[in-house]
Amino acid sequence: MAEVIAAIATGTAPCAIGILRLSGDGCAEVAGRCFALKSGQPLTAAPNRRLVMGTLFDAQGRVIDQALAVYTRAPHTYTGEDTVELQCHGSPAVLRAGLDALFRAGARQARAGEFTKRSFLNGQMDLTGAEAVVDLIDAETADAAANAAAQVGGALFRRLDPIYQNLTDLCSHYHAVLDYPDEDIPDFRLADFRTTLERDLEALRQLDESCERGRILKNGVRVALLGRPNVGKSSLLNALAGFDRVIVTPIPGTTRDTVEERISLGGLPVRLIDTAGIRDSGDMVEALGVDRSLAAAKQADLALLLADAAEPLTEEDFRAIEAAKAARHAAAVLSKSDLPAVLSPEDLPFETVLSVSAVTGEGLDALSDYIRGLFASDRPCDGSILTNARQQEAVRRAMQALSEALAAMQLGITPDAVLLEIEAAMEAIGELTGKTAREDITQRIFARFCVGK
Ligand SMILES: Nc1nc2c(ncn2[C@@H]2O[C@H](COP(=O)(O)OP(=O)(O)OP(=O)(O)O)[C@@H](O)[C@H]2O)c(=O)[nH]1
Ligand SMILES: [Mg+2]
Repeated sequence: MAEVIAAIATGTAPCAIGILRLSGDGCAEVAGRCFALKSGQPLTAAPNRRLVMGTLFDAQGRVIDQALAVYTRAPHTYTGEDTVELQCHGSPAVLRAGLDALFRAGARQARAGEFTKRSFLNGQMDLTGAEAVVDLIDAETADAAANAAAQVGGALFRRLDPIYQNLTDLCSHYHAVLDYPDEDIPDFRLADFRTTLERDLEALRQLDESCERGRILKNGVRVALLGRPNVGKSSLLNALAGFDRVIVTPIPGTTRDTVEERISLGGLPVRLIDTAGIRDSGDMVEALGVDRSLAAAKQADLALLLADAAEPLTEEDFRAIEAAKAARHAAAVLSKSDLPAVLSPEDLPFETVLSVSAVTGEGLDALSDYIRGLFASDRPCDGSILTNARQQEAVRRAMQALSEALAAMQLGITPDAVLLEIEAAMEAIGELTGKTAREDITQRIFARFCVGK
């Protein structure tokens, strides 16, 4: 018997419609204790999947709201259980009162991710699909949403499950070799398996390679703006963000801390990080800010070193240049291109040197194209992109095991050595799809969800 759980499924801000959601055995009976249908029918008799109108009321019989309800019978529901959804007016007070009424009627508060966890446990979706629900809710770009939506629909499962099935076949073959050593089990089948194993390994390698794209889809590219004070870092952040996000003044040392703003460059999510100008400062606050600038450079996917095109390079510029080189990618930007130039691209020790003016906007498109060229990908967002560290770790473990199995096969090592590796790979893939995932792992996954999902 699945306990009846209830939660507010929509956000906490006032809006047009708010939804209360229930799932579990007898949820229509529970909801029916505080929802009276206009037709006079009990909610338990409401037609399947049809909206019915009625009144939501509290334990004292006071009206909370006029609402719509939909009762969907198991098993064709999100959770695989009977579910009821009440569509109320989206006032937080109404929803809170409605939820309280449902608790008094016998439901209990759903825990974070409990609806989706039930869906997974009832076999409605695999673990990769369930995990993608969070990605879909959190998606900030159309690409991220498309990848997550495809995974909710089982795209990742459909890539992983055939591998799992191949390995199951292989295992049974090797078991036969082990258990019936006297039987003549044909060698040519081993050769067949080698080919499928190599193909499986390649499929896993592609998934592993997709992780970098997944990280960008989910977290954005980290682009740090570095340079000595007053070169125009904050002005460039404001120009790219399209509004006055950070303070700009002619006083060197204006920015004292790192400031982050998320922007989209033609669909590519970017975390733009403005930093304190790099210089030696006796001021404790500014010195701490410079430490943060150096740390931001190290963590950046791309460091943009800004140099004021209208002034000669100084010692401080060279310190900033050195800091920028710590990032994964680095490029130079000659700023203030609207002023008469003193510097030229050759003065800066970078392969790429761009030129921009935050005042006129000149060069901003080229800068955006450069960043997109480095990180945007043509890879389709069809659910084949891994987006979390847990998935990548499991894929890598499966790859490692398959490589060892192939090596053992090639060397003609005893079947049990091959079998051991194949089983390790199956275990890793099973953890991904949820076939063999341990309870503590699933617990951790669903704890990341919001209540009501
Ligand atoms: N003409 C011109 N002036 C600019 C441009 N970008 C910035 N400035 C000016 O340069 C001065 C410093 O700009 P900021 O953006 O505050 O420079 P910063 O690098 O953030 O400086 P700190 O925060 O002190 O490290 C301000 O007076 C800006 O108006 C530009 O493209 N053209
Ligand atoms: Mg600044």
